[in-house]
Amino acid sequence: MTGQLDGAVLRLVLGDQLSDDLAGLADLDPDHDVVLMAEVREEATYVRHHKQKIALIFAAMRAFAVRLEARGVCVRYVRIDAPENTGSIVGELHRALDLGPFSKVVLTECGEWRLAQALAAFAGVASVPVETREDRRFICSRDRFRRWAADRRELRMEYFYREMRRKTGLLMDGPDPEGGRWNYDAENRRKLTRGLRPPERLRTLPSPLTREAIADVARLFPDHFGDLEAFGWPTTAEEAEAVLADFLDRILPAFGDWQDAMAEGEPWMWHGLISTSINLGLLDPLDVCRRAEAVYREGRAPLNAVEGFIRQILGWREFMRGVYWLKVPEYRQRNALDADRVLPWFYWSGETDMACVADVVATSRTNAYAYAHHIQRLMVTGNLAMMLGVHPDAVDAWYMTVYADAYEWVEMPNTRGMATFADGGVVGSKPYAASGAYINRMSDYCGACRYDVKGKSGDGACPFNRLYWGFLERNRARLRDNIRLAMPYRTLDGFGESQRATLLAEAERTRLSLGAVLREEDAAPPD
Ligand code: FAD
Ligand code: DLZ
Ligand code: SF4
Repeated sequence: MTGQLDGAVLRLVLGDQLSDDLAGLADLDPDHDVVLMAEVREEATYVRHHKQKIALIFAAMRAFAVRLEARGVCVRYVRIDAPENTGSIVGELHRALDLGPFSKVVLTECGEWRLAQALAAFAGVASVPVETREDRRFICSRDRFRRWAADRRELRMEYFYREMRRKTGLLMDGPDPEGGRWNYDAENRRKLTRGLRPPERLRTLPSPLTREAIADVARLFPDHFGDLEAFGWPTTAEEAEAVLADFLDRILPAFGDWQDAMAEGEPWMWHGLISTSINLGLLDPLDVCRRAEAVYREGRAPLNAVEGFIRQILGWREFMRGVYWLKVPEYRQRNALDADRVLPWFYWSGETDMACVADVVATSRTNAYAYAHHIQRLMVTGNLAMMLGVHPDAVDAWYMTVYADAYEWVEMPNTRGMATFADGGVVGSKPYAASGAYINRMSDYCGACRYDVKGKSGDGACPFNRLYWGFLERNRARLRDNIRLAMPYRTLDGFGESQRATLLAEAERTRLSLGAVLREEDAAPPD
């Protein structure tokens, strides 16, 4: 073995780097090089990921190793239960280097700052040179985003997105946006028509390899969150392609109309169900956008649907990744609204009378799938966590735990930025705080809820309403000068001082009654 490895390159492929054209595999010599893939406890437990997320990653890694081996590549694959497994990526890199005289290690930029730090430290002490390559699977490199951000006072997705449209030529008509407008969001806010239900969706039947990974996770991570029974995520490029093709063919045409709509017991609506696959590398984001554009050009889907869908990937996904790498590690500490409460238990158990929250968190269906669509994450659980004043660390831990597509580089700018304004306005120009009226407008939740969505105060009134004005009052000093909040603050000012104090007290009672008490560590230390 040692002789065979003389001068060979050791190439690391992480669990979310499962792409045939990964930069780190570009000049792979199948007769000589070794690809290292390792299932490790450190990655599987740095948060208590949903069981489906771990099973998805292990199953997809195993399938990718088989795929490489079929090309004649030598893969050193370390299973999670291998007795000599060191438990960390860096430990496995060192152990692989001990196998023989490699000439160098090739890494591809990793997604999360935490692991990037560990890999940089490894590079500093490794016995051979370590080359780290740019992750070209993103449409905008970290450097390009940094240059775009450099001379701007504010970072706004909309302007970044326009630049990405020009760069890629997606939905362009010469120098102009297709149809004359960059953004068709205003047409994408319909509430689900009564009687209309979303179409059945293609779920992926677990292969024997996936079933084995599911069994391993059930055995080795019994105390992690979530169920494995309804696992239906694609684990190979072919399975992911089938889900994408079905979406483009049957679902995309109505994506725009119902993009922001929610309905009880309907987790999928008209969404793509592709985030797990793009984040793992089973689908290429630019290719997905080009394919969606082709559907429009062929006249099979309207512009509002296709532009809305492409904006999520070319705009939001790339923007969030750019912001993350521009701002970490400091971004991980942001808490601009000084949120100081614990996350109420019902975020885990789903035991709440709030029909909207119960559906998003824990109706057996959504929880069973480790999925919620965007507007549920943003306007139900995110909006509530912000108005309750839940500490951003607890919010992040929850989002990282419950969703199969969660990675810090995309989760954190969405939670600290878009959903809770903990970043103080890097991602969004104002907090997305909303009362029950918004949820009532966009869903069918309120009809069956114990709370009255029209009620303003008292135990029977919708908690979102009871929290809304108090949230603004509590954050008056921080938010009053935000131009986009001028109107609600004018209304609040019109209430007069004593009514404002009442609203603040009502919100505080609501926070406590929902279990958003002060964090223990913030409580005054005993004398
Ligand atoms: P679709 O609605 O069909 O959208 C298509 C694709 O666009 C998605 O697959 C995704 O790749 C991309 N996209 C859409 N919205 C966003 C966004 N805001 N940021 C980045 N990409 C986006 N997405 C993750 O991939 N991982 C996360 O951990 C994650 N955490 C989130 C937390 C909060 C608080 C919020 C508000 C959003 C979060 N999102 C996250 C974004 C979004 O909710 C999911 O990408 C989407 O719900 C995935 O389902 P889909 O593939 O059906 O998406
Ligand atoms: C998320 C995850 C999990 C659960 N397990 C592994 C693993 O065992 N081995 C691995 O290489 N990657 C895993 N991952 C993905 C990594 O956490 C991910 O590559 C980093 O967080 C960077 O995005
Ligand atoms: Fe949610 Fe309030 Fe509507 Fe109940 S009344 S479903 S709590 S928005």
